[in-house]
Amino acid sequence: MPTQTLPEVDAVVVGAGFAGLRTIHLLRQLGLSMQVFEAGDDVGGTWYWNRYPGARTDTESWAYCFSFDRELWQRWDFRERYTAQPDVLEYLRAVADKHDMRQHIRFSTRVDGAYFDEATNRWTVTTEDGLQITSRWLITGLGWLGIAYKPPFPGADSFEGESYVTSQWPKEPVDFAGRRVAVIGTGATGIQVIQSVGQVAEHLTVFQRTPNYALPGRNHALGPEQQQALRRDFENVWEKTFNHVFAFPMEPANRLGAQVDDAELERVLEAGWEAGGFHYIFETFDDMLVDQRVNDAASEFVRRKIRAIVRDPATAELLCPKTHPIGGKRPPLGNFYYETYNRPNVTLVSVRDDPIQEITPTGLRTRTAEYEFDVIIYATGFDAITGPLASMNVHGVGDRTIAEQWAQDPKALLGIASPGFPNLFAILGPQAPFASHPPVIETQVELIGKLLAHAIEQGAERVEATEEAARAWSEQCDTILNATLLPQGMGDRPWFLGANVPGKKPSTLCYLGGLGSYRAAVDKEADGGFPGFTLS
Ligand code: N01
Repeated sequence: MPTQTLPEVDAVVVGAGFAGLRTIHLLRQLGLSMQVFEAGDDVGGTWYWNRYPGARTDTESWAYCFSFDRELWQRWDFRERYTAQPDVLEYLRAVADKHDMRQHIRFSTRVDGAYFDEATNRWTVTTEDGLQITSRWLITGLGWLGIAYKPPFPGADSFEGESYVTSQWPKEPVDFAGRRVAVIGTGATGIQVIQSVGQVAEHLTVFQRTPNYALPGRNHALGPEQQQALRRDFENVWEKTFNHVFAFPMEPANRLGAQVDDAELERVLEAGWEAGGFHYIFETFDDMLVDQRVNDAASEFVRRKIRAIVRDPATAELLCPKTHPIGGKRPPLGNFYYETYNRPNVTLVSVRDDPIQEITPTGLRTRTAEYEFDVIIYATGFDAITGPLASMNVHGVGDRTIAEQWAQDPKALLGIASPGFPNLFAILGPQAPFASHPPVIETQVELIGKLLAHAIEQGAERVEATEEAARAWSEQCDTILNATLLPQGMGDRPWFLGANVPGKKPSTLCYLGGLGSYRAAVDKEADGGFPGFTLS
């Protein structure tokens, strides 16, 4: 039962990370009233919760921010090539404060239900602490990675040491000095944690099920001259970013590996490896993710680097990915990741053929061995993409929940709108572009803005994606995925295909056509008067 009913607003927004803040700006421009709910006690979203040691972006800092506020961008202190988590939070706080956004946000308030009323075409949203509010529009900015996946190991509660889930990290620093630490998981998160904790723990044991192609990030501080040059380059940076396949501030390689010989492949891959970060994939060969020979060469190149860096040959071999192509799982960025295994206090344990059986009061047990720890860190991923909204108890037409619908058929037109859920726009819903999130978010919020303006102009009270248009978008996502080599990674459980959570139906949960093509599809939809939506 609600304990308090808030006055009706035009739009309820859930989340105050990049998506929620950008939406506040949009709704202000449209002159719409709003109520924003945020579970955390500050802005930041993903960057509020993921405060584990070593957390930082792996997109260049000057494109991991908003383009809409040019003034803030041009005076912002981009300290490093990749922004550390506290600095991303600082940026988002600055955006919220500069634009006086906090007045719209109720912090420490978790939404626990949303119900569409077909008679009034309005949503009623409820919160865990007993608030209720009605609105015409419901816009969610929950991100792709808001629901942690923690494997249900028997005995997890019996552990007498400290245990942490990376995406629920405490605000107080955790001291690892003099302690025996376990990290479970070697995705992008695990790799960042391992590099940091390995430097301070008495001993770190890494439990790896699937090795990844960790690319060297080559992070560095940005000097005043680099910052000045950047500030003069606003248009160019964002032009490149919004047109780049993965929304990175890079040019396409304009080179096909299929057209060069093995020696040239090697030369260009070496240059990409030296440039660091995703330059290895996106500034080397434009066909790396679609051409088997090029991908094989790029994968083998990384394996050779691992064998050259890691001194113990057995450990190096365990770190070499051999069961999926590069790109078949999302490659993480490391800064001295492989070098970490040369430290005497760091041990790698493969649990691929010897899985973790249970957590014990003193540590954990695999099928063949038992280990003792003071601290266990779970870097075991997320119920990604569909998980956050499916967990919010959203009831659409006919009282069908979005969790039920997406368990069977996780499709959303242009990655924002699912048939059966009118007036609900999910920023970063399923089948949104798989690309660096802030530019995708800005694109999707602009799309929602055009759609809302169109609906208001038409006097429409109900806006719903048609089944046909959502189906066609979903099929396009399938077609693009199947034109790449990425499905070869399915056996290694990529989260972006919904394959990492036991019991979840794997499917094409993202659009891989690139941000530039996505923006063209958005423009076509808007310029055509939104034919994929029914307005009434
Ligand atoms: O999650 P993951 P993540 N026993 O799903 C392992 C973004 N991100 O949080 O691969 C043993 O990739 C699992 O093993 P396997 C980025 O988009 C961005 O690391 O399934 N291990 C895997 O190793 C990224 O891709 C940034 O065999 C188990 C790990 O847990 C996304 O978040 C930083 C297990 C989960 O890896 C997700 O990355 C961090 C089990 N029972 C994250 N169950 C930046 O921008 C799971 N695992 C820098």
